Amino acid sequence: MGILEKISEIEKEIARTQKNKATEYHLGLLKAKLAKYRAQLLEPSKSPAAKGEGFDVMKSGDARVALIGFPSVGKSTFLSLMTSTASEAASYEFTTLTCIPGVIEYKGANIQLLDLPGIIEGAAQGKGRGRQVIAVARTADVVIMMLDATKGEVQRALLEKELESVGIRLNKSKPNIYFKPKKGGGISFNSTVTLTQCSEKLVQLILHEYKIFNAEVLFREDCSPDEFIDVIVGNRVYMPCLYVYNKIDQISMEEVDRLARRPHSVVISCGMKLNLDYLLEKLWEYLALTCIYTKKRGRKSLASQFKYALVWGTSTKYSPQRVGLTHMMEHEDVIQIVKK
Ligand SMILES: Nc1nc2c(ncn2[C@@H]2O[C@H](COP(=O)(O)OP(=O)(O)OP(=O)(O)O)[C@@H](O)[C@H]2O)c(=O)[nH]1
Ligand SMILES: [Mg+2]
Repeated sequence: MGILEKISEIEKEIARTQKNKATEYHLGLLKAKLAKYRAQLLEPSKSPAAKGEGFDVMKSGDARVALIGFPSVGKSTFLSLMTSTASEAASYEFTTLTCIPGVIEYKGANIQLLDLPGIIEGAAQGKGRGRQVIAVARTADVVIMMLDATKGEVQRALLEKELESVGIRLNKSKPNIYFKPKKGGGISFNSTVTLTQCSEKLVQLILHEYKIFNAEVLFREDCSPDEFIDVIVGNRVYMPCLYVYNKIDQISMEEVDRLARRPHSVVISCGMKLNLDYLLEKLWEYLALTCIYTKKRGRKSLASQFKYALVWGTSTKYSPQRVGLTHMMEHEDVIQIVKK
């Protein structure tokens, strides 16, 4: 049996197993196996043909945003609207076949926006250019999942599943679990909170599946078995994601209203240029970039000569406040650096 069949067998078994106390160990093990096979699937292919096929686009600017979506949802139309780069848009599917970068200038920052080929179900397993697209998505600071408002729900669920299966976690933070493999001493298990989804036995079973017999595990949060597996496997990407429903000119006002209220969602129409400013504002928020202004023109080797700084703005208790190197600046603060 190939890896793909094994994966599909396990997925089916998980789907038909009812979740309850009696099946929790069984399910935990299945999930550990699934994560293992998926990791194998993602290992770089050794065949020479697979080499050099990635989209090599230089990172530039202050942040990178990747446009992910099914074909013909309007990704290229969006890039052409927001940046000075033109990316061919057309009514047929798979118009875009490679990665096309553009730049959005916003609040003094250069945001690199990447238009990518459309991806389809099975992308993670190598259908279409899925793998390459996903590889680029992993390098982004924020993913815009562009959806066709007329079929947004279905598209969203399918794409989430694809990204999920390659270890991309959308709008989630890293599970707060301390995990350290050891040379000996068995498995030491502790938690600082009451656990409702994992137990010591389940954690041991999962670790054994990964042939880990000595480790220190400390749950600082009530995590699920899936989250624990994520911590063991590592290599997960925790990515902010904006769900952008395009083509709202084609659906009713009620429907627009409903979609707009969903979490992490923005509704737009590239065709009618609706709500694009709001999308930019949201994108900025998700990028969480901090612009700071220097009072005098900056000089190199500043850090080594740094004595203290005066800061004006929202990050301080009073203005100006004298701060050290560890002070966290906030957006649009002004700083004056005093050298030794
Ligand atoms: N009605 C409507 N049509 C739109 C809108 N935005 C884009 N389109 C149309 O949708 C079609 C597909 O747009 P593209 O920008 O090529 O889509 P894409 O996502 O880049 O597609 P691929 O490159 O094939 O993955 C084009 O005919 C666009 O004119 C919109 O807001 N409303
Ligand atoms: Mg396109």
